[in-house]
Amino acid sequence: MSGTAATPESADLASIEPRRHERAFCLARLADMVRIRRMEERCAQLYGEGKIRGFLHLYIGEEAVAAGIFCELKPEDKVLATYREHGHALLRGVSMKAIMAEMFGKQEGCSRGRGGSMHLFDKACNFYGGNAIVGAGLPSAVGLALADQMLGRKGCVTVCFFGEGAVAEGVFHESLNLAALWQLPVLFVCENNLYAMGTALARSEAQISLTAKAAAQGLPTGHINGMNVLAVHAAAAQAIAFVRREQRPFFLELHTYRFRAHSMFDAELYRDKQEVERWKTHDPIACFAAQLRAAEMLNDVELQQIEQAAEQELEAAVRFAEAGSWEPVEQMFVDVVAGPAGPKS
Ligand SMILES: Cc1ncc(C[n+]2csc(CCOP(=O)(O)OP(=O)(O)O)c2C)c(N)n1
Ligand SMILES: [Mg+2]
Repeated sequence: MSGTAATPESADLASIEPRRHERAFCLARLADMVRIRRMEERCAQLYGEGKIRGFLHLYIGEEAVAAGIFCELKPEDKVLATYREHGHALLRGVSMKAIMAEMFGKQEGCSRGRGGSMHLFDKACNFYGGNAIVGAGLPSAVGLALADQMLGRKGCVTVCFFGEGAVAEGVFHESLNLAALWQLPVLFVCENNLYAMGTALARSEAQISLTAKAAAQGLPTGHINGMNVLAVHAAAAQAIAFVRREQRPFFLELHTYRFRAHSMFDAELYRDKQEVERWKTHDPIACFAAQLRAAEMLNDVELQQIEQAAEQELEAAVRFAEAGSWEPVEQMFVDVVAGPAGPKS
């Protein structure tokens, strides 16, 4: 690590032991992950049925990252994510109904049907998207944190999620540099799932230590197992507390893995099936459920309740999306600020 603050490396690793937590807290984190998993499994199915179209990038396998972080955020904190952001939107408080309607392209969706899967957005939840452009969330996060600083809103944190592929972008370095130079309260969360589409990190980067890259820009850093929700939580709680207290940035890398293809169009020729199967033995949901059972903090009835609650929420969300409406064609140019003749006067 660099810097002088307490960091995730110094997090009390005993806190990954479930019994160190309230039972309700552990069950809530399990429920968070189950809600994301079931929603996305249904999205994949609906995609196959042609109800959801366009791009669809699933977070399946990576749920512990979001589940370990969002429970530490306050309503006034701001969040930005990538095109793999369905779970982030859900845990930030965007309703499953509004997410599903957006997936369908219906105007009842959180982006009024104009964004789709990659552009979930909800100002009321301080969820600033979903972004299709690799790395594009980072400068926006810096801008939001700069606004907080200039307006004297002390104690706010802006959390910016991005994949390890973003470190190849110049804007990654520019954003980290400015955040460190101007002492901005941004938590940069790198979800390192080993691949950027089909490109493994070592095929595109000479320096594969992402924390070394962040440290080079003057940020304190930490890294942790992103498949274990309590480990993520332990690291995130310290990192968020640091950013909130010190009002300066922190870089946190989570080691994780996506179980599904990059998107719905990906033959996965860059990794072998055994590798995927190996990672599945670290499934964050199954492993956490097993851990809780071993600690006698979860029984069959409770697990069933969590599953049923997710299923009911999902059924209601799909019904809501099905019943939604398409935006009338007359509204095509509403919110379009520039036309062929330039900006509207
Ligand atoms: C600026 C830019 N370049 C290229 C792309 C095409 N692209 C889409 S996803 C992706 C891979 C990003 O990988 P990573 O950041 O690791 O995120 P992951 O998909 O693994 O979550 C690329 C290169 C893009 N969307 N934006
Ligand atoms: Mg990646």
